[in-house]
Amino acid sequence: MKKTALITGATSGIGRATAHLFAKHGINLILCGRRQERLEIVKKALEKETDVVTLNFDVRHKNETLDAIASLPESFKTIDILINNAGNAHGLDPIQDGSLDDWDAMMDINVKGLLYVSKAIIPQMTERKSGHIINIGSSAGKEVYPKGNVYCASKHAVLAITEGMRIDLNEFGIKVTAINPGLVETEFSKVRFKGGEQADSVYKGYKALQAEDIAEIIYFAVTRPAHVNIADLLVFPTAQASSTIVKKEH
Ligand code: NDP
Ligand code: 8X3
Repeated sequence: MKKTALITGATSGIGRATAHLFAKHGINLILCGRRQERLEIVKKALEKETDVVTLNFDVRHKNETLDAIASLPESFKTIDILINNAGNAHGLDPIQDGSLDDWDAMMDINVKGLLYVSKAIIPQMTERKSGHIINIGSSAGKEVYPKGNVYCASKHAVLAITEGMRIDLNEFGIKVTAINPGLVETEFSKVRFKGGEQADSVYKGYKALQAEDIAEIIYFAVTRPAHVNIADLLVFPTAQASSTIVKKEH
């Protein structure tokens, strides 16, 4: 029986790479994001390999999120795997200079959005007594770095929510996993720096993780035997030792 995965943030970076890898392995896909054109491109590329539907919604909007997931066609209503990936950093400023809009964006998307999507899907998993939830945290959820303040707080919250989910869903046999990457070369820094030049330097002088590296780890996690749950995984590029220590060649 083919499994179905819902991936948030499937229009870019880690989410899109995961969609490609899941499609290759015949997992049916519900691709989510706000950029409809990108959703269509990813769907078109993958529907030769598996069944694909797209859902266009902003995870910040509670009702939009719940309505979109409720609108899924019958053949996609049973979700075996939820990849809570949508998220970004917005800004990199000392706390005294931080923007309230940036703070809202990070807490609303990375934390509350993850909760809204989860709320729409967990009840069917508890009813069936099966399912796997993968939350994409960050090394920023395990340590705090200069100017990282609210982004780090949002990812610490993701880890706390992940642990809470694992505890509460334990009796239902639902797997809950946190995958916490360090520096991954995606559109992440373009979003963080609002397209500014700073984004170009983030991945220079060393080999950063690629979105495909994280996709492989996610696929590994979802293909473990029934009795094995990868609970919490931290992954850095080899050049990175912590949020602040990165060995650069130039
Ligand atoms: P990208 O910017 O490449 O992708 C972010 C994805 O999130 C996009 O598909 C975007 O889709 C979606 N998204 C953003 N805001 C919203 C929203 N309001 N509603 C719905 N979807 C949204 O970044 P990454 O792939 O790097 O990031 C994916 C996850 O990985 C994030 O949670 C990030 O925090 C985490 N992470 C990233 C690291 C990195 O260094 N890159 C390291 C550690 C963790 P759209 O704009 O179409 O809505
Ligand atoms: C993304 C990694 O180091 O930019 O979560 O916070 S970092």
